[in-house]
Amino acid sequence: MTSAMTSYRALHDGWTVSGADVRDIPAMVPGCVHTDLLAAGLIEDPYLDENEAKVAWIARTDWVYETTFHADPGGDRVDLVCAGLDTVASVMLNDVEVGRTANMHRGYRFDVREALRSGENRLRIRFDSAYSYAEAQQQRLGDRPNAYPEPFNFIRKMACNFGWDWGPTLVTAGIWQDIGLHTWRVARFATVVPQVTVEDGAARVDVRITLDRDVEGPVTIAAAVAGRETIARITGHEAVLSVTVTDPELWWPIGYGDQARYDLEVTLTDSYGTLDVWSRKIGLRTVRLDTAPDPDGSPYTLVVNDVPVFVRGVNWIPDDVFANRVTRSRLEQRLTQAAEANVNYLRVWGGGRYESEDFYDLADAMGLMVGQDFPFACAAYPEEEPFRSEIEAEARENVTRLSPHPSLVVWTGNNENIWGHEDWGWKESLNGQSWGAGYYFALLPRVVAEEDPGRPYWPGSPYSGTPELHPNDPAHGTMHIWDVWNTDDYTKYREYRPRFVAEFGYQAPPTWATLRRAISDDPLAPDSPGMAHHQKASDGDAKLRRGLEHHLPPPRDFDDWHYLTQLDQARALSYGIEHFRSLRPLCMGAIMWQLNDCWPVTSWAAVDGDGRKKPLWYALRRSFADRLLTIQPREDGLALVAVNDSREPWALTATVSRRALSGLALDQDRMRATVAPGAAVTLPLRSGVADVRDRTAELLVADAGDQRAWWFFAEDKDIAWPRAAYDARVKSNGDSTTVTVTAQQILRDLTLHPDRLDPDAEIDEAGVTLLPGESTTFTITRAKELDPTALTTRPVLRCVND
Ligand code: BMA
Repeated sequence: MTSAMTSYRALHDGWTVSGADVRDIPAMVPGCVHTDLLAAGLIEDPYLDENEAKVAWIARTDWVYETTFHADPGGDRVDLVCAGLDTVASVMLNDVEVGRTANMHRGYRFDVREALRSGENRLRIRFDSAYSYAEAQQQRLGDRPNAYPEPFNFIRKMACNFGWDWGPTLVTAGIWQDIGLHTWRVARFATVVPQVTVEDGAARVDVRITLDRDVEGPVTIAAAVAGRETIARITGHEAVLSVTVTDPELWWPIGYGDQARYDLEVTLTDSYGTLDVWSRKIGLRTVRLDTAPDPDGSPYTLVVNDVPVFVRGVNWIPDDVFANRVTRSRLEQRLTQAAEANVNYLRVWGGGRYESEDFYDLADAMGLMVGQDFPFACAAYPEEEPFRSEIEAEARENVTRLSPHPSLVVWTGNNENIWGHEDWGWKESLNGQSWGAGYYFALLPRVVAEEDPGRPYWPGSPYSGTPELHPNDPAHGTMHIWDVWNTDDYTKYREYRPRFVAEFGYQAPPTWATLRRAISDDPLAPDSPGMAHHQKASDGDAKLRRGLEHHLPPPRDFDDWHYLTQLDQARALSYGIEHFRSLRPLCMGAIMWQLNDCWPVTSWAAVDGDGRKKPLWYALRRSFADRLLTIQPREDGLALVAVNDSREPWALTATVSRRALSGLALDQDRMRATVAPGAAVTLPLRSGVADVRDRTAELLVADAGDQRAWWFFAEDKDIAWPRAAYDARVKSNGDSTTVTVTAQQILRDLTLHPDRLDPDAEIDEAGVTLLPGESTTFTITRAKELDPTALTTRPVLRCVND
């Protein structure tokens, strides 16, 4: 018989927090001071209207968290384990300081045997203002360039907590991760890293182990996978145990196969019994980056189990400013929204955090690949102490923590710092000071090579593969495309022939229900106070206006503005994605900016801060579908491009017709092709079909099975639209309501916004264009009884020509 000689006890209860003139209010652990103050009714919700500004004092205050607990220590080792403290803290047990911390991205373990008492114990954690610490470091080391006027590069705390061009400045403090007492004896697992290689039909799992010991002496380690076990008896602190799985079921990304996972269990024993147990689900798969130079430059192609994968990605930001609100079920909902939009990849952006176990476990289970940035973004980061040591410690901890997850396919050094150093005038203002190069080019790749050698590392997003090249060179590695949003227009996407786009995006306001929950302006206008406060991008409103002016009829009122800006966002992303996918295999990835939001805001997100899908989400689902039919301009005219990202060949017969806006066919062509899995086929259009007579009154439509592509020869604002005319039928079927719309005239980008009538209402489709005579049925779920007239008229039912 073996008995467990290790035990863990969470310390989540009885906490209070005090600071400024706030005394001993109940505190949630894990949690943060903002949500505690909110729960105590001491502040207004900072997500609503302009409340954010009223709570700025919280970040300038020192906070003390306190609890008491009962203990009955024996002779065993007892550690206080803090999985995450935010951020600059001193930890006192019974008035003895047991540790100090200054990095939210790592965990701490303090041996508390000396301070722990039998009976009642008092645990006190004092958090210094993050600003006081960061500003002191900034003064001491000298300021460094930063895209934002906040000192986040002088503290190891998630950058976007200090505000971003989509996020509020709400600088948190608190016990943001689990905290508890770990009692153990002799030895425990400090790190366990399973490293998988697959060769000749067999998978080998090398389990690399380091031990933390209280007592030296022989111990036995056993590692078991799929009924195979390897045992080693060791006296030191390190071991590697290899287990071979013959005929393994591989883990595949979504769309490429199953997400097979195996239980890996590692146990540590001595002659008295079990000392520690570590178990995880792992996946057997290989991953590499193909970056070998070719005649077009150098690619950035992700290869999983020897299959090149086109990355249909979204950028991921923290799903809430307050991390404690990001529950597993919320992550599950958000990742499901990604998968249902035909996304296969999430890039965890470097202004946030190393994502959680729940996040990665869900990604493993769903087959969503993940690229994890190290948390550095848009600023020069000092390499002086204490930062260098903190960063090495956090990197080692997180690389080992996340290494078991098959979904994690690449580590990336930072977000835009190499680019910033090159192009944003940093070199001059740095004057020879460090800026982070030592992290991205030396420290981090060394940590990954040492701790997680099976996984690729890329120095930055964007990065071109070598320091000699401009980091944002389209022909090499990864690039970000931001001129489209900042200065140009989305039609500029087609001027790029990128190998891999790791960021590109376009803004729009959140859904109506979200906007209305958060902003009470009356009347609402793009620049009314609440709207302006929930638009953090520099010149955001003007940029949205510029986008509309290029493409769409001028908005007559706020309802028009809301519908049209959302439509413009959806169009911009479809335009970019379809272009990038049509370039396959030259281009092998498109990661749109950004899937989610962290509060209600006008932003680049597809899913807004309340979790509602913007029209962009539906556009992503279409543009990221396995089978994509798109009409693209090529050197000698228009072409139909069919992209097949499925595992089956696609035999298609397409009918392409040029039509008047009345629907009348003016010319027609039929084309056939078979598109192999993982290929794109370009079919030039015969001149009769493509030769337009009146650009403002004709269009192309291509149909192949259930795939359809449109081509308009002019911008919507210049098209001679007939006035929208349709029949609409509303049917209530208990749980859902359907709205069937039959077009009497062409209806361009028909979109239903039932959340205007009931915030809970969800819709299954958006942005449908119908020719006269055609119909579509929208299905609304989760809603209460909705008024049929409201449901079938403006501003709930919209199209461009209404
Ligand atoms: C890039 C991102 C983010 C930012 C986005 C939109 O810079 O990496 O920092 O939010 O563009 O401006």
